[in-house]
Amino acid sequence: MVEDIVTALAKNGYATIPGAISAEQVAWARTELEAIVEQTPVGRGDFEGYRTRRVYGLFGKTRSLDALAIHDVVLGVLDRVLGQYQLSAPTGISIGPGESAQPLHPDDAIYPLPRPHAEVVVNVMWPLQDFTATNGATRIVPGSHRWTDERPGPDTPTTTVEIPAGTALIYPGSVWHGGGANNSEANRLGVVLHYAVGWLRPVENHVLVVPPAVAAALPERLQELLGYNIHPPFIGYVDGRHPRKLIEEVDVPVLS
Ligand SMILES: O=C(O)CCC(=O)C(=O)O
Repeated sequence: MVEDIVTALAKNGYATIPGAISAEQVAWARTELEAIVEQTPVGRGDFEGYRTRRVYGLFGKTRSLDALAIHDVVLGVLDRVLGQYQLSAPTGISIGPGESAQPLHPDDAIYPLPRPHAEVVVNVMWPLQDFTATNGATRIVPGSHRWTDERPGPDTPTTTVEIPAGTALIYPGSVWHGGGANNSEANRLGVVLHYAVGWLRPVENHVLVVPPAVAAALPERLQELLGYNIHPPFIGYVDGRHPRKLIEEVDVPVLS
């Protein structure tokens, strides 16, 4: 499966993992995210959307996404495409009714790298409800991961990736894409987990969102993905030491 996804990413610029998580995992994440979204303001511009609520600091707010972040097929693909990596910009996205389509963009444009370049970012969109053309399913410009200076215009063909909740959509940071317009009566809720190579600065500063005392209770692979790791030989050290040491030094209360 991993090889098929890697091949599809290189060919088309996106791939899906059908039935990647169970209905119970979807329901847990959806319940948690819906409660958080209620406390979240709408976006601040065309990119975030004026009827869209984006949840940042996700791993400081819910444990329901931990298993998604370290999903074995996803990490198998990331091992092949990125090599060594960390979480970059995990974001819950609730596109509200009446929202217009998000401007198409490649996520790795945030880094000042001339195109084309080896992939430095991979994104995984986890729909927490069925994504349809009506409610704002993610739109992809197939093949645009190979573009250099091209930009999409009004006639550029896009693929609207209609997938059920629990199926994951994977796309590289180089592909042009965006959230769709929501012409339904309900919110479109999904979580996008961005990963970036370990030598780049992640978009969000996870170790401030998930301090060592919180990270201590998480799976080790997730700790690493949240920044408690180095990129060899020593990018990311803390006071000259591996950041894992900060977790090892946390005083874990002993239950009597
Ligand atoms: O909401 C979506 O379907 C895509 C969101 C997106 O591309 C982004 O916010 O960077």
